Formats: sequence, structure tokens, C-alpha cells
Amino acid sequence: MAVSDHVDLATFMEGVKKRNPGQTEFIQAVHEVAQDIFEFMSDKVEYHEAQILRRIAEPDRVVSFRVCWEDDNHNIRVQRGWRVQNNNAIGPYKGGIRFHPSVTESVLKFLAFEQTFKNSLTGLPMGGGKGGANFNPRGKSDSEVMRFCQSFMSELYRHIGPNTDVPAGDIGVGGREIGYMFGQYKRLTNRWEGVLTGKGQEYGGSQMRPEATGYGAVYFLQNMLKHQGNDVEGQSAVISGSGNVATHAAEKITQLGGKVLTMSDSGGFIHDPDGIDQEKIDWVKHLKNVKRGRISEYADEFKGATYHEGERPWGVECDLALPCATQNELNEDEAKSLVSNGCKGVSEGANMPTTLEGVKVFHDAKILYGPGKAANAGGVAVSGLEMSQNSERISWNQERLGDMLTDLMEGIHEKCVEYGDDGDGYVDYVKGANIAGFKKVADAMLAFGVV
Ligand code: NDP
Ligand code: 2IT
Repeated sequence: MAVSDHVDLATFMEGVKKRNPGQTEFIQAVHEVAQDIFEFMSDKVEYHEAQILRRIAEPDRVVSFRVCWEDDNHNIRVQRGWRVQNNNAIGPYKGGIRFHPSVTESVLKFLAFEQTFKNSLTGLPMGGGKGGANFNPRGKSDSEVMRFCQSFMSELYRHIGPNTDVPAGDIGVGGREIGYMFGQYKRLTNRWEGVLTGKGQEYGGSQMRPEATGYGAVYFLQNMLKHQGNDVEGQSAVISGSGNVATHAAEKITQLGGKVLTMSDSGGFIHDPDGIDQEKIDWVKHLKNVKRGRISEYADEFKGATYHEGERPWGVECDLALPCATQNELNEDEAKSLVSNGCKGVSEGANMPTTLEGVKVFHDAKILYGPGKAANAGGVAVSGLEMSQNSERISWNQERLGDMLTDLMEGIHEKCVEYGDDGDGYVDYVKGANIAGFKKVADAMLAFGVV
């Protein structure tokens, strides 16, 4: 059968839309990947015949469950939890858990789909999954968060395992939540095993895991700049978010001699023209992880900084931009404003923070643009190393893991260049990441036959 006998991109996307009504984020993520994969498959009958992309875009399973918990005022609360196990062709399902009121099945399906390609890009044996709940940790006491996590795990535990599915953190899930969930898993199963990553150092967590996503996103940026004979040193950077990824991205930019100008949360952003140095970053980490406060408090603490309520930071003049908060937080107009203000490079710490229209602006302007599935893969990569250490019952030191992270990010960058160099010196990192990520998963699936 000739390649031309198979469905084209438009027909494929019509099918995806029909089968996933109203799931806009999922459809967006599939569209972004399908554009490149259809071009790549144009002379590859085997992928078409085996319906590989169609199969990757249909999660292996979506588990949805009720999560009941009691708040401090003895009200019974009901949330919805999910685990999306997208694809385990190259390893156990792997991906974070997100607790945020905006979590829907569509959001988790897009994240699990993206994770499949991201995990493949790392070169480590991990499939793609994602989970979460529409639970809002903001304003909740530690006991409430503990009861929620325990209830969530009381259902999730039967679907996961160190060789089946290994969750980790994401928005709203950090060290505290992983601790509560790991404790409940251990209590229910009477097994101590590496079923979650991002664990505390005392109980099997890996050095460098907390830093890995933010540091990795900066290493990816550094690799992109180096490819053009440029560097982070002396450059100004605009960062969104103020959580795990944003604070560690800010830390690494600062360590490399760059100047961070902004951070944000869902309430607005702060602009500090003097630069957010290590001392200020430590203050933000404490604000977010211990006090559980809001970024607006930064402007009260540090003279010269301003808070911009209800706004995002993309209008601030900068050389580099790192979206590190959430999906679709950087639109077409904001992308245009970054480009016209002279921004030379964008590295996504968050997953799918730039809209499809925004991505087109960056590509048309031929500025460096590292998509999340490549740029933020350092986090899951070190999670993969945590799994290895747990299996071997050993732990590696910070220096060794730091070196492994820089090597992994360099390797991911190389794969993107291999498949994304358009011949005239410009690298389409989206295309490179999509094709390199797809190829490994697709070839494994071909080997398995129709399963
Ligand atoms: P955190 O919960 O630590 O921080 C999230 C940050 O983003 C907070 O500042 C939060 O502000 C902000 N935020 C969340 N939702 C929104 C929203 N709807 N609008 C504006 N701001 C928002 O999460 P992480 O730092 O771990 O995750 C950030 C991003 O990085 C996510 O896209 C995640 O998927 C991605 N990522 C995370 C990895 C990890 O290892 N943690 C690995 C790879 C990617 P507020 O407090 O107001 O909600
Ligand atoms: O989006 C992501 O890659 C993560 N939230 C981290 C996943 C993981 O398993 O470490």
C-alpha cells in the first residue's frame, strides 16, 4: 500500500477532535506533534500501516476515581482523581502528579501524551503517564493535605508499582505531598519500593532531583546558545512561576552570570530591575515552600521591585525567557512582544506554556525556542536515575548526579539538532524533539506487533 493511501494530517486531526470532544489541551498537544510526525512519516509506510501515532494518541488507559477527605471543620469533601497511563512501550509509565483546581482529564491526557515523547528523549527506559486531582492545596493545613494525599493514594496504589507506573511531583505536589503519598503506599502494601520519585533524601530520594527540572531547562538554553556561539553570561532573563521549576531555573541563570528580572504566580508578577540574586531566590523558596505565601509579598520585602497584579511578565524587556508556571501562559501577542523587545531565546520549564500561535511567532522570527518536552526533561531524567538508585539500593553523590544531568541535557539537545536542523543553520527544536521522541517509541511498538 502506498503512503498516499493513508489519512492525511487534517483527517487524522478531525478524528482526534471527534473522539475527544471538548478536550482542548489534549487536542492542542496532539496537533503540535502530529504536524511534524506526518512530515516525518511521509515516506514511511510501516508507521502508517501499524497506526502508530493513532495508538500513541489513545492512552493505554485512563483511571478516574473519587477522592473523599475530611477538612479541619469536619466537612466531607469530594474531589476527582485520575491516572492517565499513556504508553509503556519503552518502560514503566512515568510522570508527575498535579494537584490544582484547573486539573481535568484533558489536561492530564495532554501531559501524559507529552511525557511519552519527553521520556523517550531522555534515552532512559521510561514510558509516559500523568496523574492528579482537582484539589487546591492553597490555604489547606498540613493535616488536610495529608488526609487528601492518603485518600488519593488509597485508590492509586492498586494501579502503580516500581515496574508498572512510577509517579512523581508536578504543580501542587512537592516533597511534602510525595512524603504523605509514599507513607500511605507503604502502609497499604507493606512494601518499601521505589514507587514514587522526588522522595526525601532520608527515604530513597535522589540528590539533584529538586533542582533538576529548572537547572536542566537552563542547561538546555545554554546548549542552544552555545550552538550559535553565544552564552547565558551577561544576559537578562524573564521567568514566570515561583515554584520548584522557576526558582531553580532562576538559581542556575544567576550562577551562570545572567540576571533574572521577574517571577510570578497566578496572581501576578514581580519585576526586580536590580536582579533576583541567590539571597532573594532563597527568600522566594522559603516563601513558597515554608510560609506558603504569595509572590506579591516580594515587592514588600525588596526595595525597587514592583508587583503587577493580574499580569504576566512577557512585556518586560529581556534577552531570554523561561516560562516555568503552566500551560498556555504565553500567547501570540506576548510572543510578539518578546520578539520585538529583542528576546533571543526561549526555554520552556513548564509543559506547553506557549500556545501554537505563539510558537509560530518564535519560529517565524527564527529565535531559539526549546519546547518543554526537551527543555524540561531534566526533571524526569533524574527521576529515572532515582529509580535506578532505588533498584540498586544505593545512592550516588551530588557531583555525579550533577554531571549526569548536564550530559543528559546535552544528549537531548544533540538529538533535537539531529532531527530538527532545517539545513540553513536554524534548528527547529520542536520538530527535532517530536521526531526523536517518536522514533524510539514507534520502533518499539512495531517490534511488539498489534497489542
Ligand atoms: P509548583 O507547584 O512548584 O509551582 C507552580 C507555579 O506556577 C506557581 O508559582 C504557581 O502559582 C504557578 N501557576 C500554577 N498554575 C498557574 C496558573 N493557572 N496560572 C498562573 N500561574 C500558575 O510546580 P512546578 O514548578 O513543579 O511546575 C511548574 C511547571 O513545570 C508545570 O507546567 C509542570 O508541569 C512543569 N514541570 C515540572 C516538573 C517538576 O519536576 N516539578 C518537571 C517538568 C515540568 P500559584 O501558586 O499562584 O498557583
Ligand atoms: O512534567 C514532568 O516531567 C514532571 N512533572 C516530572 C515527572 C517525573 O516523573 O519526574
